[in-house]
Amino acid sequence: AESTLGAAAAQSGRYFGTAIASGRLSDSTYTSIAGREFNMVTAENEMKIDATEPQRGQFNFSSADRVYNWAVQNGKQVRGHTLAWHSQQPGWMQSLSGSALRQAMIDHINGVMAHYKGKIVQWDVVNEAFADGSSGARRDSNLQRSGNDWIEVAFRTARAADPSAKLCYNDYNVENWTWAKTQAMYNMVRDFKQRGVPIDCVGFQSHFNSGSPYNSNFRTTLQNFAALGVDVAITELDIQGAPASTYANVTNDCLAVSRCLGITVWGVRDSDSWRSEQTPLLFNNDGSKKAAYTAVLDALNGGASSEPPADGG
Ligand code: G2I
Repeated sequence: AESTLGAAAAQSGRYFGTAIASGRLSDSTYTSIAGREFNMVTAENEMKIDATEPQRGQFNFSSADRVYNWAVQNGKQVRGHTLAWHSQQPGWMQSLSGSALRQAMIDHINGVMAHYKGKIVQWDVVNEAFADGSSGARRDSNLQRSGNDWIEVAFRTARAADPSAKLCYNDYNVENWTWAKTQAMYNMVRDFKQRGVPIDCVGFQSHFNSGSPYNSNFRTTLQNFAALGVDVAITELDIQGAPASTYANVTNDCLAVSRCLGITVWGVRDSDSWRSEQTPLLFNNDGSKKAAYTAVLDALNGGASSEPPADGG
C-alpha cells in the first residue's frame, strides 16, 4: 500500500490532484502537504481569463507561471483551467458581444494555449455552459449570445492550438444522472462525438453539499459518458462536512470506470477552501489528516487499510 494520495492513485494509472493558489505558495505547511500528497495541479484562479489577458491582446502569465513552475519543479502534471467561461472575464471582454466577442474568445484560446503548448495534460476548454435547474438549457451569457456554436468553435480552436492536450468540457451539478443539466451535457457530448467536434474529456467538478448532494448514480453518470468515447475526470471535489464514507464512494466511483483519469480536490486544507465554512476538504487547518483523507487513501490502495497490519506482515 502506498502512503500518499498521488502514489496510491498512480497504482492504477490515475492521478490525485489539488487546486493550488499562487498566494499560498509562501506557506510552508501548505506547500509541504501539497508537495507530498498530490501529483496533479490545477491553478485555482491564475489561468482564468481575467488573470491571463487583463487587457485585450496583452497576456500576463506571471501568476499562472508561478503555479505552473511550482508544480513542474515538484514533479507534478498540470490541468489548465479555464479558457472560455462566462465568469471571471476581464472588463474588456464583459463589454464585448457578437462577432467581436467570438474573435476575442478565439484569440484568447490561441494566446494562452501557445504559452503552454505541450505542457498541459488536460485543458478545461469550456467551463459551466449549462444552466442549473430543470430546463436543460444553456446558461445565458455573452458567450452564449454570440451563437450556440461557441462551444464547438472553442474546442476546434483549442485542438489546433495544442494538439497534445486533452480537451475537456467542465461543469458542476452534472454528477447526478437524473438531473436535466447532466442530460443536457450528455446530449452535447454525444452530438460532438457524432459530428467530430474535438472533445476528449468531461470534467465533473463534484462540489457536493446539502443542495447538491452526492448520489450513488454518479458512477452510472461516469460510465455513460465514458461509453460515448471520452475520458472523465473529477475536477474540483469538495464535500460539505467531508464525510469519510462519501469521499470513499466518490473515489471508488472513479476507480470503477477505466476511463476515469483521476481526481482533483479543490484545495488542500479546509482553510484554503472557497467554502471553508463547510470544512469540505481532506486536511484540517493545522495540516493534520482528516478521516476523509484515510478513507480516500484506503480506497486508492484497493480497500486495504493504510496502517501496517498488526502482525507486521
Ligand atoms: O466557485 C468554485 C469553483 C467553481 N468551478 C469553477 C472554479 O473556477 C471555481 O473556483 C473558484 C475559486 O475557488 C475562488 O477562489 O472561483 C471563484 C470565482 O468564480 C474564486 O473566487 C474568487 C473571488 O470571488 C475573488 O473575489 C478573488 O479575488 O477568487 C479571487 C482570487 O482569490
